[in-house]
Amino acid sequence: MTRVGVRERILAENDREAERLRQGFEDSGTLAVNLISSPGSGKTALLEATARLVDGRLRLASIVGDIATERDAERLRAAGIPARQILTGGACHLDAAQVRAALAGAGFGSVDLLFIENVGNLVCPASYDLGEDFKVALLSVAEGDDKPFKYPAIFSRADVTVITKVDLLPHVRFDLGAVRGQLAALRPGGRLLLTSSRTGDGVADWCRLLQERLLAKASSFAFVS
Ligand SMILES: Nc1nc2c(ncn2[C@@H]2O[C@H](COP(=O)(O)OP(=O)(O)OP(=O)(O)O)[C@@H](O)[C@H]2O)c(=O)[nH]1
Ligand SMILES: [Mg+2]
Repeated sequence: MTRVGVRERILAENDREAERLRQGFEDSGTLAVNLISSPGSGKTALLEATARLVDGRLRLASIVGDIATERDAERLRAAGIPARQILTGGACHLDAAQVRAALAGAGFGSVDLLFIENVGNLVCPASYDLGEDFKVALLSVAEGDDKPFKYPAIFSRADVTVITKVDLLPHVRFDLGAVRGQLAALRPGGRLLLTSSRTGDGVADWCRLLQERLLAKASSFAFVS
């Protein structure tokens, strides 16, 4: 089999596994959110800030992928979010089978909102469906305002883009208008949020978006059952 053939087969298998996960999330009414960004953009920090704002009013849980260390799972647990770490041992993304196995071993019980923090990488995670309700792409202001057009796959597939670390805007060159223009071309109608996990700016907007999506999912769940 050619290299392209092998990759297509792997992605097709992943898609089947992802559909099973999606069905499971549908049955349980769990909203699953796949967070994707380059390393250090602030995925874990945003989840920590989310936990502070949610303050126990929702059943949160998280699956977190890294190449090595349990550090992020430890941070999330310390923030009050039950967390299961997946160590990929080198792979630059999570796949659906890893998420299924992690969920089976985690013992989370009933979950309203499951965060899947992907391995820090803007390229590989874009191709792997994890059965999520939607993908979120995070881009910190320190990374540069040219990234959506340079990494179009993820920014065109993410329903939501979060510009993180906006507290650093006075110190870096980052043209928000340029980013808006790229996102409008790549993902017309996509949502753009601005956050700082340090100051808390925008975290309530992010939580309102999660709440909207949760309510939409809960009502469609009620409608079909
Ligand atoms: N100034 C500032 N720093 C932030 C903010 N969010 C995160 N950081 C810092 O950025 C660094 C990386 O944050 P993480 O939350 O670990 O980023 P991550 O995307 O989870 O990183 P990986 O899991 O390694 O891909 C840490 O030193 C954070 O304290 C923010 O809003 N403002
Ligand atoms: Mg992290």
